[in-house]
Amino acid sequence: MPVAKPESCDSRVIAHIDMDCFYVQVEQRKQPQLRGLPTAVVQYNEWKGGALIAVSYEARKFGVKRSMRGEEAKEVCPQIHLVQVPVARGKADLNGYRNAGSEVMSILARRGRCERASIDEVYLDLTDAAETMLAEAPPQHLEAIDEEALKSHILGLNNEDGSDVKEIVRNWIHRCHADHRDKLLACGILIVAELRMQVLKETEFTCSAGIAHNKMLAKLASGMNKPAQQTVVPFSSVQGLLNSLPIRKMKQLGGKLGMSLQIDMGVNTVGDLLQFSEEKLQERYGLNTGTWLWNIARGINGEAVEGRLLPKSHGSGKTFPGPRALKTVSAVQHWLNQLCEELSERLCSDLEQNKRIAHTLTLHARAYKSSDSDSEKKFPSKSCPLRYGTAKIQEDAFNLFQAGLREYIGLYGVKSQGSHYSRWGITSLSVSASKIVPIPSGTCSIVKYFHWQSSSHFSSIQSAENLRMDATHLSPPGNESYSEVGLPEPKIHFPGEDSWIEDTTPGLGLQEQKINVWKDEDLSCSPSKKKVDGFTEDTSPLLLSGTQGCLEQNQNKQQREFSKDESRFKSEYREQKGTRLKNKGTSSILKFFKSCNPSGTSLSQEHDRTVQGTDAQLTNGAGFQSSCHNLAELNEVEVAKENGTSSHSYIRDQDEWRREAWSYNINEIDPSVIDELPMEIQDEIQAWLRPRKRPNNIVQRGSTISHYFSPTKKS
Ligand code: DCP
Repeated sequence: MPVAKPESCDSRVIAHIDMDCFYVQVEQRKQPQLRGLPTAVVQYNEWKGGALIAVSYEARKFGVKRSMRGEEAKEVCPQIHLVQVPVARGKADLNGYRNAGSEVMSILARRGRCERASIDEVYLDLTDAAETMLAEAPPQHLEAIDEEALKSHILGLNNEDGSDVKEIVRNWIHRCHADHRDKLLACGILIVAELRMQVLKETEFTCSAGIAHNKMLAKLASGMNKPAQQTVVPFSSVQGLLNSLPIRKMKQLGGKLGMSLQIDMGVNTVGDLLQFSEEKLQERYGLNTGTWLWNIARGINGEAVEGRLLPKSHGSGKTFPGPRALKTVSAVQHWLNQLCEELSERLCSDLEQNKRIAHTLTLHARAYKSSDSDSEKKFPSKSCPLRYGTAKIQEDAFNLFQAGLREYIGLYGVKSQGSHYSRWGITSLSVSASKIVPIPSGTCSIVKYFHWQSSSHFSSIQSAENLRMDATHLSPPGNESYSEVGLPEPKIHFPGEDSWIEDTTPGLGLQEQKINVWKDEDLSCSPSKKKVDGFTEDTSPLLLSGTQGCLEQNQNKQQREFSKDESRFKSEYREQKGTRLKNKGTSSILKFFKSCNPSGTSLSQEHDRTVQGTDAQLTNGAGFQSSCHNLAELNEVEVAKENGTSSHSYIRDQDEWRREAWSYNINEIDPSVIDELPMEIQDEIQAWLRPRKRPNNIVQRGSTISHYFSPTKKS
């Protein structure tokens, strides 16, 4: 549930920067000959040419959409270049994209507090920079204004009479009688334009930006004019923007809450919320959410830009849809080993570069059981304290999996009637490392840390008990991700592991991704401050005071273990370091400018196609929940819809929303990747994943997600 944050004054300058067709740009930088050409990045799986995950703007003009597979994209745009995501350990390797995102972020962070919101999105608080500019070099006195700034879109400024848009923008920036807020935004326009040019110069990537007085409005604005453009929301235009904004487009309203607002309250646009008093909204949705809703209807959002450049957690996941579901424990162990190896590599890298350690290991899985009335039961997520070293992470993750499986299939349900075994399949697996905190400086070397890790406290003999105890401590109430670990003791044998379940979902392609997860966690807290869980209490004294205490116990035994661990760690670490990707842009900027004209002149056509596509995709997306079609079927539906008669005029008055929706089969969504994706995609996916309370009502009333992208449909 959204929580109302303290209201802030409206004189902040917040920018939301969003990279344009990000993965495509990263691939085009690697292969400059692809610049300016219709290009798409496809997933690792090659079924039907692989699922498209990023589409260049040139390809979008031909009607290529992210929901398509390669083959379909080739049909609508035969000259399209399909680039496969890099692959490592049999799965997509997103490190290159993450690193590219970090390059951009480090440039943006030069001018203000910077929060990395997803793999390609950043919030910037430019208030101080704008105030300084206003005091030292106010825009109204500037003679020359950068071209990029003059290309800004200022919401509410009208140029219908054909007047020179740049001149209008110049006048707006130059106004000396503007109120303080607009003057600050004028500074924001100049700063962001400069930053975007700097990003282009140093990384060769274009990005789009929204500039407003708060995060919510900046985020809304950044997607309005893409690619390579910036949009400003002056205070006076806020209400106009919100009045016609479909409620489900608002961050955090893509799921159940948005659905309830539509169905129960008849709220279709954010502006519709204005008719309700704060008390009424609180009565219906609780104090916090009620106030939050009341605020967003008025464009009020006090959320601060957190100074966070590093991920809050790391994760690695893979999905195994349809016939690829894992049906044996050994198959699961094989993949868990791959995922843990990757996770370990990223943890080592974080440790090396940022001197941070993660404290919690979590395993998530999705599974199904055949011939079982309880087949909807969720596979429980399990957590335990994280021990560094690939082998340890693999061992712990496997234990967590066994604990989860045991709970999932039921302790005595392994063998059901007679010789028939309960059959199961794992359709998605992921491991993540969270509770990442900095190592207090000067108090703990990496070697000491690993020395401690090899102490008897975490010996494998005791690990089961420790995992159980610590996971209990670590479990915040009501958070299923940290559910208690009931480890199998002794290990259970899974007689069903050789059984094979017929493919009930034929033809599904494999989707896979791995992630940096960005979650709400306070990175500023050091281990010594975190006394809430037993695990951290144990670690703090060691981290703070070196190797005293526990290390003195069982010294001989530990010393032997330590030597082994240390050398294993060092060699793993050397190996991982050696293979780490280093991306450096080398192509000439001039060349880039020549080949790619980001002015967006022919975007309106493309917009129409995108909007139409969005509707179709979202309809499909909404259908996943109950019907679980495969992608082929869904694509057919989509094509049929596109050839159909529905006309679309979705909020053209508010300029283009060219965000494409994700069309996924529910089994193909890897839970570990969701948090790293842009918020609107997260919202959509979460909405599909959550069980709907009243699916019948929704269908009857025409209130599927697509409905809100197609105002012409009758409700
Ligand atoms: N991505 C992904 N899986 C998804 C959605 C996105 O792997 N379901 C990746 C590919 C994108 C990147 O994340 O390049 C950023 O996603 P965006 O939604 O920001 O889309 P793009 O940057 O590709 O395009 P746009 O210019 O529309 O923002």
